[in-house]
Amino acid sequence: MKNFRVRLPWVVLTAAVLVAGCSGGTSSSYGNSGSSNPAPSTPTPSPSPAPAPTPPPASGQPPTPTPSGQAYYFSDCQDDAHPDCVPGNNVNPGTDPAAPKRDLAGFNLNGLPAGSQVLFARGGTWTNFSAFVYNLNATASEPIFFDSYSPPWGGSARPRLRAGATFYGFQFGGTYGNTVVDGGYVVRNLKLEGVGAAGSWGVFIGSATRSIFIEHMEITNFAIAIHMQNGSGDGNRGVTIRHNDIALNTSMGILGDALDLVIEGNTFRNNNYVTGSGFEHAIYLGGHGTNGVVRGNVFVDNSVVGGVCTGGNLTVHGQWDGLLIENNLITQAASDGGCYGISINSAYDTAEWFRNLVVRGNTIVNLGNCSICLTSAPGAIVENNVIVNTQNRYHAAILIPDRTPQAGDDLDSGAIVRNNSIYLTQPSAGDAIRLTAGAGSNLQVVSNLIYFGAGASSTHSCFAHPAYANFAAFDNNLCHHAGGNGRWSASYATLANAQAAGFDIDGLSSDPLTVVPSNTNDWSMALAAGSPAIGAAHPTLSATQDKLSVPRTDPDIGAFERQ
Ligand SMILES: [Ca+2]
Ligand SMILES: [Ca+2]
Ligand SMILES: [Ca+2]
Repeated sequence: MKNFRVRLPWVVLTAAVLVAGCSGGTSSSYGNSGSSNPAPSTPTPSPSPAPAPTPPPASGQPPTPTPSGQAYYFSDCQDDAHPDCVPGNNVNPGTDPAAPKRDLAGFNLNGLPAGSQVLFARGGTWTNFSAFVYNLNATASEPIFFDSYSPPWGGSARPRLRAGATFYGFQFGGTYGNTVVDGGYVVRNLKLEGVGAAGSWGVFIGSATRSIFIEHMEITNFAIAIHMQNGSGDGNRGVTIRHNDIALNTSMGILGDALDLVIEGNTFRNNNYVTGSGFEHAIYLGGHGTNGVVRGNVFVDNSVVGGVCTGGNLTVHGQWDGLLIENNLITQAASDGGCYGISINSAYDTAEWFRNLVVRGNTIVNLGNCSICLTSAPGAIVENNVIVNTQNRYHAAILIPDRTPQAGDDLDSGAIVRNNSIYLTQPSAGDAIRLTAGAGSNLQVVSNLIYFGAGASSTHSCFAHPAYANFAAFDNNLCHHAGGNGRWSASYATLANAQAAGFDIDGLSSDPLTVVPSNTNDWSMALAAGSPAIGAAHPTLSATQDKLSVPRTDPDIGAFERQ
């Protein structure tokens, strides 16, 4: 009954997740009153904020250690293994690829010396696979490796490890609540496949576990592909998850937390496809973490049921300090309100914050209520993102705050929203950049490019904003309505009205002449020759590089610097 005992905490965690309220937030009822503009007030002199350079990456990309120890070979030929598959025999020592062992039965994984390699034959298939890995010999520089090898009979496909009745494929680091530091571990080049069981996990990382690399895996048909528990005290540190294909897991792709977490270059496809629950997401970071990176991942059709996304994509709650979310691509064909893009919001009863947060260079297409939705993220930098929405629905491309913080949660202030390019063809309502009173003070909104299509209804605005005094800078934005309707902001009908109140003195309202973003041009909103946005961005407060990492000279409005 060991497994049953281990599973209980997951029930507790799930309960915590379910009260989190991930899918709260902006209703779809927002609209402009259409009332007359307030009388222009004397503009408050804008302070001169110091330029905030684009921060360097929050974390390096740790190299994967090189194998140094004894290799053990395994070959099994269940189910749909390669037709020429030759099974091994567990009486073999397993140190010769020509005479492998068959499976892990009787093999003492946790007695292996540091640096040992456990290698599975390409083209082979195992059933009822599970590996409990808690090896106190392993070190960060000499981890235990789980990898593939090319067998003499010619198999080439990733070794297929089909999980059985146990709830995990790999469990690293001890059982739930373990406090003994162990690791490192490397698991790569394998196909890890569940049987669709509720509560099943492809990889579980218990607490106090270090230096874990999960690379070039395919992880599919579990409830959760990768589940981490940072725990209290000495948590998980150094978890690198990169270049994996995480698809068709019934609940989530990644759930949990770690210190020094890197999630990079993965593809998340069609996870949370059974219920599309608003509490389940392709990536759900909860708990607490420092120095996290979510970079260059592709999210396709997650949380979709019946062709419509109803749940989350990349969601963060809890306490995070130093989180960099950059160059990710999130696309949906169609979304309802509960389908969030990058949602970083307080949502628990406990104190929450998202400090030193950077959200940059992401591309987000056809999400629901909001594409980038932040709460309790003081000083957040949101730059060089491209947000496209062609749906006829309410949408806020960038929303701060998304909800009202609760007791103990950080209050928002000091956000920098700059050089984003936003393309909304037919919203029924909404604002491209929506900052409400809860966004606080000392805000910067500069050099953003906003294009509303001719099909937009009249109840949309480029901005919603608190009083001008709340801004350290609000200037050099471009707000264009191709259909001639809509408003500059909820407060001011036109750019001229806004300028009379001090906003966007160097702003523009003419056609930015961008490329029309589509999936065939990687959702580019590059500037065409003659664009009024060229050289019209804020000279000192713009992002220092553009979305493609081109240094800005005589900065251009939007995410793309004209070459
Ligand atoms: Ca541990
Ligand atoms: Ca809270
Ligand atoms: Ca330029």
